[in-house]
Amino acid sequence: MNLLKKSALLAIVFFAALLLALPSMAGDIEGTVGAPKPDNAVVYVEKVAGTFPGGKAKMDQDHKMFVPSVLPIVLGTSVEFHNSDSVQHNVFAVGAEQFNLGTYGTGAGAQRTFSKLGEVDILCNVHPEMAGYVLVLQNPFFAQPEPGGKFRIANVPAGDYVVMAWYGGKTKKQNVKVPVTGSVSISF
Ligand SMILES: [Cu+2]
Repeated sequence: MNLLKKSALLAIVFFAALLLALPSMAGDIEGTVGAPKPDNAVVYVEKVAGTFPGGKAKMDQDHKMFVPSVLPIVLGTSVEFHNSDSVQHNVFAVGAEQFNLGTYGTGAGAQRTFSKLGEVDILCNVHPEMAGYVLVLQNPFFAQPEPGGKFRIANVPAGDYVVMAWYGGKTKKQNVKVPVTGSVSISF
């Protein structure tokens, strides 16, 4: 390797290290949700600048329950519904989106891509007692609290936001200023 190539390489390494060392200008939103079953809540930032790609998620039907019963996803996410029981299940939805994925047996399922923001109630017309929720969100800055109620949404770009706490079909909101570093604390 000649001297020119060596210095070019050194320069690249130097600038890469500089980029990594730059502050991320992002903070955490942490706090607690006070509710009988806080792990069934979802705390999320209502809107963050930019667009965020959807991914893949899964909701099982197991022991005549939707598992997980609360599924927060980013807009555009494809959710696989799957029947792990020995009886037939159906999936139909009301709310931000209405659809019916039909009825299917053990080991089978259906897929649905969610393209509207909001709450979608997931139901089964074979078992009226079954109920689940898909919460379609604009961005991935959300958290599901621990059973004790604590939550943390990490690395939110610094700025002013509306933070929502969803629980059992109802939402509460708070205005939050996320610092450039460290965290801001809120409770619902
Ligand atoms: Cu069912």
